[in-house]
Amino acid sequence: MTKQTNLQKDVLVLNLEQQLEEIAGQMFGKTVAELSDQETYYVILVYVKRLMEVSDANEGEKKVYYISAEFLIGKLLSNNLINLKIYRKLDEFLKSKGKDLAMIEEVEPEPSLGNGGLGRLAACFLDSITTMGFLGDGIGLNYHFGLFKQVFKDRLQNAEKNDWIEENSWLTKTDVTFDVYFGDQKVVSRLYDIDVAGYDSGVNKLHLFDIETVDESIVKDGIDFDKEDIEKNLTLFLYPDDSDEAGRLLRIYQQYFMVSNAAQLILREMKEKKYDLRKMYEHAVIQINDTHPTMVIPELIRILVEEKAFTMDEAIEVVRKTCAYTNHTILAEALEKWPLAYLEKVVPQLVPYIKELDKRVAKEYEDPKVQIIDEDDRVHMAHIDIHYGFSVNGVAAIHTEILKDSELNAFYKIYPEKFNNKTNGITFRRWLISCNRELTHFLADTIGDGFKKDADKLEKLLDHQEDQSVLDRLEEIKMNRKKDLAAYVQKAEGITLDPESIFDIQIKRLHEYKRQQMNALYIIHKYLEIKDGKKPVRPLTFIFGAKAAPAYVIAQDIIHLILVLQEIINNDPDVSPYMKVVMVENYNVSYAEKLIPACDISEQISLASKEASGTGNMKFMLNGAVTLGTSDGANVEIHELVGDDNIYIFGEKSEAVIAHYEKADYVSKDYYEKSPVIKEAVDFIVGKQALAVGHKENLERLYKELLNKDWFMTLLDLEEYIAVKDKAFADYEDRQKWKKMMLVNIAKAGFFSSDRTIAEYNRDIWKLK
Ligand code: B1H
Repeated sequence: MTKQTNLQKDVLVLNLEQQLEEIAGQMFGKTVAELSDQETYYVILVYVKRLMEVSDANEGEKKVYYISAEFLIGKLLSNNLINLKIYRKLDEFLKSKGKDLAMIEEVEPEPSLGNGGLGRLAACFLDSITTMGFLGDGIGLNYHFGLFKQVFKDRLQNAEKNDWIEENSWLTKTDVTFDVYFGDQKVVSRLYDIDVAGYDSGVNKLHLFDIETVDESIVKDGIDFDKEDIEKNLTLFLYPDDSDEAGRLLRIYQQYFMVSNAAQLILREMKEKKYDLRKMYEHAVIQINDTHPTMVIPELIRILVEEKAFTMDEAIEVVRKTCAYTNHTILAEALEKWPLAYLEKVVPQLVPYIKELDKRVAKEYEDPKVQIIDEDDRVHMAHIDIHYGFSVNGVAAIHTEILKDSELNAFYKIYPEKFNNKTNGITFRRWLISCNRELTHFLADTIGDGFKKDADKLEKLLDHQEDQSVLDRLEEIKMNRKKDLAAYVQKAEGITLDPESIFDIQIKRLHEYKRQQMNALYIIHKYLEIKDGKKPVRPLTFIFGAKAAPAYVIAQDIIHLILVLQEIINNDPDVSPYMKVVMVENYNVSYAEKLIPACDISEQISLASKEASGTGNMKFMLNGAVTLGTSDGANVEIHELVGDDNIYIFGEKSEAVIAHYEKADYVSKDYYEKSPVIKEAVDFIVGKQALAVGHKENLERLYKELLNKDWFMTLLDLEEYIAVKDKAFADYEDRQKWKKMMLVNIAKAGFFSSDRTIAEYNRDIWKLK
């Protein structure tokens, strides 16, 4: 059977040209040469789906189910071609027909089924799980609209709906459906699958559940819609605005819908394979990605008790041995605590089980910090995971230490054996091979292509530190990516960038803890310096990309400030030859794939202790950018790997920051008043020039926030940030030194391959063969 399907695949690859011509004929009545780029994309899509259909599925006696509310998969065409090892062959065929694969990749819509790092991590993990030959599927929701499309109007962010599902898409409709009950209300789900092809390996599946009654027409202007009508809106949007009660309830509906389907799917697979449910944990491990899928625990217990004749003790025991939890943040607002009343309204059938789980904890432990239901009748989802799962992991070394020492210390004291670290990783198939083909080819020519399967082999590059031709090529490739980006930005944003300037890039969700506002204050400072006649040796280009949650007011204000600076600076003839600012519109995975390879300086400037890991930092490093960052998240591990000479680290350490919070002794106004440089930059926000371009309301609100609250301590590190950033810009002029820094960063990036991360998950948590 296995041999036969492989043969089938080989034949399809061998007959690629004939296959494509055939599909083109059937779909459009044209030859490939006659197709538009759009049509060509659909033809290739059909062909690649066929190829994956006949590819060997990964096999094993035990399977990991990675349940996640987000899978930020991005465009899939290029990655699938690479993983199926047909990129080059297809590229050559298309060239012979006068077509450019890069242009065809552009027409693919991006599925933005995630907010940021957490969702992108889930997508990288599926790639690595599959590539490494493990049996493992993702389970999530088939949102019809992904994360909103960002449009700038009047220097403010507007949110528009972001559809991605076309008649021909990577989704395959299956005949799997389940009944899902919200109390007495029954809805029927439908499973859609996306095949996940590993690199030079088999396939797994991403299972996305949907309901057929969804009604896209209920979306009014922007992203507003009737939040009450579950049958019509359940899978309409990724994380609808939860600033009101209806939004929060909808989120619980989505979460329960996801886990009820997951539980039914898993139990169905157990049954199909005739596995003994009492030993479910020998065949299934469920990785709970943050707390969003937590209800899978009480739901499985409920089903085992009510339908499979387990006692409560037995059900709890089996489920505990099956479920593992990943924590991605210590930010209080992201740690889910649902009012019991909400759960009673949405999933009354789960409430007795949650109460039982709570009762058992209360009986054993007095500490109020570890209770599941608190005094205000709120259910702490993470506490369910920790008590009733067998593993708790953080996502970078420092993050896991903070969980153990402070955030979850009360739990760590009870269950030290459950805690473990799994430093995040990224798939090099997307973040090197696909997004930087020239660098990939150059690396393969220089050190052999072993790094494609074993990322640690990148270290071989260290042997070439004194090899001038290698250093020069790295510089040249970087310049080529900067030119590509400049051309794209010209088209997309109408802004002209100088590839000879230094590209300093901060791209990530907009959040005060990530401190885009600190970067903006640096830019103001630089602007004022240039106005004063102090010109930089080389022009500077500051690039931002960020979406702000629609309900997050200060984050919108920060975007506004950056867009105001963009306007003022780029149009000031005294200054624009020396610096430019651009905030790209609708930053997403596809944009990241263009920005990251073109970056010289990677901005990773979160307030220490707040960024659990970060994964953009790894992508930049891999593409030869040098990090300018705080000792936070995975920056700490990057620092250890590349050494002091190949990174720019600044700012207060996490212990000091945590101490500021504990003592409540950070007063931003003190920093403002002590430092003329800080004062001048902050005052600019509400100065004449800014107000002439921007909105008083937004700018004043931000100004006041910085002076009177500044919860994420922007001003704490500003002076040091300015000094270290200036040093980095100066060092850039020592081209020889800089090229070596680039080389060391690339060479040391192997550790951040998600293949390594997945190997560790498997070694310590999943234990698949
Ligand atoms: C991360 C989230 C997150 N941590 C709640 N937490 C969300 C929490 O919509 N929600 O409700 C959405 C996302 N995302 C990120 O995870 C961390 O901030 C990064 O530091 C980390 O690299 C990433 C992956 O572990």
